[in-house]
Amino acid sequence: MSLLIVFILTAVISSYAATPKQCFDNTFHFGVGSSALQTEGAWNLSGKGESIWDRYSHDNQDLVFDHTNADVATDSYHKYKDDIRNIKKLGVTFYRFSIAWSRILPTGLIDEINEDGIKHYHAVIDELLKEGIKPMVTMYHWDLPQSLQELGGWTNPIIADYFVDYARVLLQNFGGKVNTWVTFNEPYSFCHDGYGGLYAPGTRSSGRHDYLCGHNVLRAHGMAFRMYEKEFSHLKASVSITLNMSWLEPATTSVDDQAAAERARQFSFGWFGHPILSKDGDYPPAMREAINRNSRIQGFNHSRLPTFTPEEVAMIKKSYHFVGLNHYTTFLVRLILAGICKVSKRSGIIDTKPSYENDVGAILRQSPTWPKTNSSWLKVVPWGFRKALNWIKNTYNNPRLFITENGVSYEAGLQDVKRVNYIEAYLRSVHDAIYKDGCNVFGYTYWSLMDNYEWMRGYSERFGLFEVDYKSSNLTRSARLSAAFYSTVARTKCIPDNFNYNFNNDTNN
Ligand code: GBH
Repeated sequence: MSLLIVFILTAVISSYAATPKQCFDNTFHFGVGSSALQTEGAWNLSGKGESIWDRYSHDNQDLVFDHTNADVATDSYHKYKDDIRNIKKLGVTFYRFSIAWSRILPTGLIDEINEDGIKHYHAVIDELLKEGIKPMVTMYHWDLPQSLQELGGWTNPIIADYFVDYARVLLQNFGGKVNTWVTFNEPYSFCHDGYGGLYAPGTRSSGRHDYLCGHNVLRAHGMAFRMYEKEFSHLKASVSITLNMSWLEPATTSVDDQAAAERARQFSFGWFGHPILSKDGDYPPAMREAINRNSRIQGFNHSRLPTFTPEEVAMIKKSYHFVGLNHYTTFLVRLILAGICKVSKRSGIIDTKPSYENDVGAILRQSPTWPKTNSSWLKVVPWGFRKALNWIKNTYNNPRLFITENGVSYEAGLQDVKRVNYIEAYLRSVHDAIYKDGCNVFGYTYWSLMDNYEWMRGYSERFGLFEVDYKSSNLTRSARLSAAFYSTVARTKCIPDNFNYNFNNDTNN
C-alpha cells in the first residue's frame, strides 16, 4: 500500500518535472488596462464637458444596477500617481488607458480646446514614462461628448470628420510621447449594446441604429488611420483598433448549428474585422446577404446595413498596424429560423422584426457546467480563447494580434484564488495558441488594473488586480493575490508552476 503511494507520488512529481514550464518570448509584452469614464471621476471639473455616460447614468439611475454613476469613480483624475505606483509594483511594461474626448474638447468640436485636459494627460503620460512604463492610449472608450449625441452621435455620418479632428489634436499634443494608439474600443459593444440596447445612449434600435453606428465608426477609423499615415507617419507609431470576440461554439454538431455559429462570428468580430482585416474588405458577405434579404422582406426600400463606396472600402481595408483583441468568455450557438415573429402585411409570410438578433438567426447561451463569475455573461471557458485566436488566424491570414483585454469579476476580497486560476488558465490557452498553433500574438493586457465603474453594473462587478475600498474616504487600493500572481508572470514571462502566494501588500493613497 505505502509502496503504491510512493509510486504514485513519484509518477506525479516526475510528470510535473517533465512538463516544460510555459514561458513567453522575451519580446512579449504584459500590461494592465483601464478606461477614462470607468476610473477618472472629476466628471465636470477643470473644463471637462458632459459625456453620454455622464448624462445616461444621471438620467437613468434605475437602469444602473446599483443606481450609481461615474462622477467620482476611482478618482484617478486626482490619484493617477498612486495608480502608476501600483502599475510599477506589478512590474508590467505598459499601461493601456483611454483619453476622454470631452475632457480635451468639451463640446466635441475643435474650436474649443480645454488646456487643463491637455495638461492632465501630459502629467499622466510623463509620470508613466518617468517610471519606465509605456502608455498605450485608446482614443475612444465609449464616452462620446453629449453635445455630439444631440446630433445623433455615431448614427450621423458627420461624426467621422469630428473624430478625425479629435484624433489629430491627440496626435499633435501627445504623438511625441505615445507610440501605441487604439482608435476605438469594442465598436461592437458601443454600437450594438449602446445604440441597439441599454448601454448609453440607450436608443434601443437593434438592427438599425447599431448598423449606422458601426458604419460610421468604420469610416472614422479608416479616415483617422489615413490621416495618421499622411500627417504623422514620421512619428513611427502603431495605430490599431480593438475588437471584441467571445468564442462562439456550435451548440451541436448539426450542419445548421455549425453554420449558425460561423454566421454569428461574422456578425460579431467579422462586422468590423472583415472590412479592416480581410483581403477583399467591406462587410462579411454573410452579413450583407442576411440583412439585405430581411430588409426586403420587411418592406424596406434600402438595406438596413448601409453601403460603402468603393473608395471607402479601399480606405478601410488594411487600416491597422496590429489588431487589438478583447476576449473574456464563450457562448454556444444554435440556429433559430425566426426570432420575434409577425405576419407581414405585405407578403403574408412569417416575417421577423428588424433586429440584429433576427438578422444573425442564431441564439446564444452558456453551458450550466461552466464555472460562474460575478458577471452573468462571463463564464470561465479557457479553451475558447485558443479557438478564438485560431479562428482569427485562419480567417484573416494570421494578423499581428495584441490582447488588449482579458479578465474576470469576482466578489470583493484580497484572497482571490479564483481570479489567479482564471488568469493562469487563460494564459495557458494563449500560450498554446502561440507556441502550438502559430498564432501571431505579441502582448497581453489584464483587465483591469483595479476595480472600477462597470457601466450598467455600477460598482457591483470587480475586475481589479487591486481592490478599491469604495467606503473609505480616500478610495484605498489594495493588492489582491492575483496582483502577486500577475506580477510574477510579467517579471519572469513564465506561467509559474508553483506560485508563491506572497506580495508586498502595503496600501497607498
Ligand atoms: C469590456 O467589454 C469593456 O471594454 C470594458 O470597458 C469592461 O469594463 C469590461 O469588458 C468588463 O465588462 O449585461 O448581459 O447585456 C466586454 C464586452 C459587452 C460584455 C457588453 C458585457 C453586456 C452583457 N461587454 N456586455 S449584458
